[in-house]
Amino acid sequence: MSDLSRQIDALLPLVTKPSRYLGNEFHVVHKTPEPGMVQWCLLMPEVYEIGMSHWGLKVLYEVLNRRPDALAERSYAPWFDMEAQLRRHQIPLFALESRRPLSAFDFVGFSLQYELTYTNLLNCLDLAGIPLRSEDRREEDPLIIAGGPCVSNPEPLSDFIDLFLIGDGEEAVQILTHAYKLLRGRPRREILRELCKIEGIYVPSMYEASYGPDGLFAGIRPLFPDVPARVRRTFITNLDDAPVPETPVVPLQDIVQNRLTVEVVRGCTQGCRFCQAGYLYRPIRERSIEKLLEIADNGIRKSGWDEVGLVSLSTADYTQLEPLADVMNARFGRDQVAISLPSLRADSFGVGIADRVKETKKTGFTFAPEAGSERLRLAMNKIITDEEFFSAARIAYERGWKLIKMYFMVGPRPRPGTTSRESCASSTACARSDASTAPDDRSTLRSAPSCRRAIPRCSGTASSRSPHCGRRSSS
Ligand code: B12
Ligand code: SF4
Repeated sequence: MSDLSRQIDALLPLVTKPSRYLGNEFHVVHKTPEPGMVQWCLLMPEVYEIGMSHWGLKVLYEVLNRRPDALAERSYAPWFDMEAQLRRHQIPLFALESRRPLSAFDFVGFSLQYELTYTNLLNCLDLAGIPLRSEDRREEDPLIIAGGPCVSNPEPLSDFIDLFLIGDGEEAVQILTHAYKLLRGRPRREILRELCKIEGIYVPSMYEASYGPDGLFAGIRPLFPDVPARVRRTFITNLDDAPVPETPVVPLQDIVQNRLTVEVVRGCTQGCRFCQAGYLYRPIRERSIEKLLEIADNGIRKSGWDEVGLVSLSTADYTQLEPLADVMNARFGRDQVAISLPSLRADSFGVGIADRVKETKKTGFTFAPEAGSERLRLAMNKIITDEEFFSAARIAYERGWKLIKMYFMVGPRPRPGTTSRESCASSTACARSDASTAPDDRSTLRSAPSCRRAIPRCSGTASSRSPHCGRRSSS
């Protein structure tokens, strides 16, 4: 056992939930670093419970660990108490599997799912003793790479990240690993100059930004002739052929999505105007029923979970949802394994889906009407009528669900013509959905609204000019 590992052990009785930092979950991969291996530490700058619920990093963990010439470990943002202990004892942020500091890896890869985690990212670098700014990093420091939906607008973090991966990671991390193996030992800047030629890779230090007389960002241009002028988003074309976690890591404590998650579809065709994800995950790619059943069957057998979460941007739009629910029920019903659907579009939610999902445990329903008034929804291309919304709620309540969560959005500024009555419509929508559903049993019905502020996501960088930004968000 290393000194660092002993020091970490000594801290565990002093923090809440030491299980966040043990790194000995079921099916965790402990690979011995061999000379020449490309070593990745994958890091979600979020607390363990959130980070461990992310399907994307589980896939990359699997992809990299399958390779004999690579290894991948994990790290998450420590909770406040653990951070205080790490700082107090000057222990660097470490990877869970080997308890080596992040600085021991070739790549530290952050997944950026949400803009409010940016400060966590900086905090993690600071805790790891890695210089925050790319320009201050030394030859021996790891390459700091970021991926995930937020990097479609990389500029806000471009001073801190050495390279961004714009798009899907399954193939890109392998191309990067292979390229790095051949480049290792060369000066850092030369390595970055070579890596930026890989599709989907954006290396900010290879470009120069220019600003207009008003001080606003005007554009960027490559510093060298061999650096691509435009960065194209990379994406996999067939989800059935894409790798998935074969032996999912099963946590020793509760996490936010404490179930087997399976990605059903990547992309969404609905084109709601405010939705960045709806545009940047295009084109839509579906997994076949056979493949999904195979993943779920294998995952449930190996993990012991009693719930399969069908994850995607809009699972109710999966063209084979009803037949999929039928085969899943036939396969898992007798073992009391539930099927859960994440946030749904109310217009796609019908009796067929409700009946199929209720055959097993009654997992929750979440709808995302986003705006309380029909007029506002139409303005943002979220084409759900009030009637569809209330009918979806009614169907769910009639079939025995007692709680429906509803997501609403406010801001960043009201659309022209928005009335104060419309701004309040979300709360009345919930009240009306309660009242209009099962009048005989109102006391047991509950709708739980969740209201979040819309974050304007902008375009205008080398990467966002690439074809994935077919239409721009109006928010
Ligand atoms: C599971 C999930 C959760 C879980 C787990 C956390 C998480 N972020 O995964 C929970 C329930 C906790 C959650 C919470 C929230 N979520 Co959420 N969540 C999802 C969901 C359904 C799946 C994520 C996923 O695994 N996708 C599939 C993988 C394969 O895609 P991916 O993440 O893009 O990863 C690929 C590439 O981007 C790349 N990649 C990703 N990371 C990295 C890192 C490196 C180093 C590299 C090289 C590559 C790489 O490789 C991967 C494989 O191709 C997505 C919707 C969706 N289908 O994507 C929303 C989504 C990510 N969530 C979203 C939001 C808004 C939230 C919340 C803010 C909700 C709230 N109001 O509280 C919180 C924020 C929590 C947080 N800090 O991330 C938004 C993000 C919007 C955006 N940034 O544009 C999404 C896109 C949903 C949406 N419709 O808009 N979420
Ligand atoms: S809000 Fe939902 S349905 Fe609309 S484009 Fe985004 S993911 Fe698709």
